[in-house]
Amino acid sequence: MKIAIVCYPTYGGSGVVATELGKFLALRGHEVHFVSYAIPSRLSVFIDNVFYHEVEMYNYPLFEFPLYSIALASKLVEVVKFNEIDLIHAHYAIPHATSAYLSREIIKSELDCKKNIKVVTTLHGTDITLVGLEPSFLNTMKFSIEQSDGVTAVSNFLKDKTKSSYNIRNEIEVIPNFIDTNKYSRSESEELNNVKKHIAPSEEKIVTHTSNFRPLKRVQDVIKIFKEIKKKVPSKLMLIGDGPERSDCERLTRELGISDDVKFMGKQDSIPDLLSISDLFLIPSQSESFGLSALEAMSCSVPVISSSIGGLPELNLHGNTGYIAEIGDIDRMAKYSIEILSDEKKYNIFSRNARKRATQFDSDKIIMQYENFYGKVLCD
Ligand code: GMT
Repeated sequence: MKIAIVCYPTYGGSGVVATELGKFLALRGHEVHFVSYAIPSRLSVFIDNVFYHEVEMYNYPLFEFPLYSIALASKLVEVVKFNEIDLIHAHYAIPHATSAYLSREIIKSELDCKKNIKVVTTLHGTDITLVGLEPSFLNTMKFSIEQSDGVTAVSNFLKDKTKSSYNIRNEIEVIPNFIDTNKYSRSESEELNNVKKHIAPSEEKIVTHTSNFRPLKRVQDVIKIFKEIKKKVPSKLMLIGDGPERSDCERLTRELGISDDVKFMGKQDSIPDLLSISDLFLIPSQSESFGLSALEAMSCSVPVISSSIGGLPELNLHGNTGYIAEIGDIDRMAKYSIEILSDEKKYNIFSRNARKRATQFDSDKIIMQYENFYGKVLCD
């Protein structure tokens, strides 16, 4: 197949899923064309069968706001026509599903058009649960999702939420996030041992959180949970990533008098390595349609303490791969963390279960689900 993938190029989960999906599809012989405003962060090396098309933005003094949706639609028309694309896959509905719909209609309207181009939209999270619900987007979102030839959501939670909040009539297929379990597996090396010694010099446990430090990730809860853990279990907190809440989080660690025990690592590329030296992963989010970062941790055999929100309970099995608690229930999350970290036998069982659960989301399995879904949409 020849597939155009539209996504956000930055560090966010939807961009990661879209880029990894495209790379795997290319390895399986499909031709993949990424269309975005910048090169996706995970496309840094040359890969056969993968192409990148940048959306050029035109500015005119009359336009107070950049007209990205229109520029993207025009770029898609060009990419589809000149590369004989079969299917456009839009990741994150706003505005990608709308631009994809517009481009399909433009192509259809052309007199010499013989091609029946299809649009698949994958819903990822806040495109449905937050941004799409804004009155300025709601009607267009509902219309664009309903006009897609195929719609997927990354969890049952997100599917149900889309159906109920937008009264969507079409079928929504649940295709969860996936993980390369070979790349994300617990590894040991002298180099990693040195990193571990640097972070936890007295062989303390390492509690980890990775995110883009947006308010909905509740990183301040992570810090407060850690403060409680530290009272009972010698430990260090490793915070990976960066974003708007980072300064406030650094201030909080100073106020709580634990700044020496918290390492702010900033953005990191070697996530599997850092997860390999981690003992516990915290994800107390306020909203999470799937929780790709928790899956990454689980694939590296790290048990997870999460909130009970969104798609997290579909991934993190309570009392099996970790524990779940209500949003903001810092005491309970700390209690669960202490329980896992101080019982070696229990820890080993949870760690094995986490890895086993992650293998159910292995990329080989999930990429095939996408391929089958494309096949179904193209046949309709
Ligand atoms: O929805 C967002 O806030 C952005 C999106 C992203 O681009 O990071 O994240 C969502 O998509 C990920 C990949 O499917 C999921 O793993 C995240 O749970 C989801 N985030 C939220 O629902 C907050």
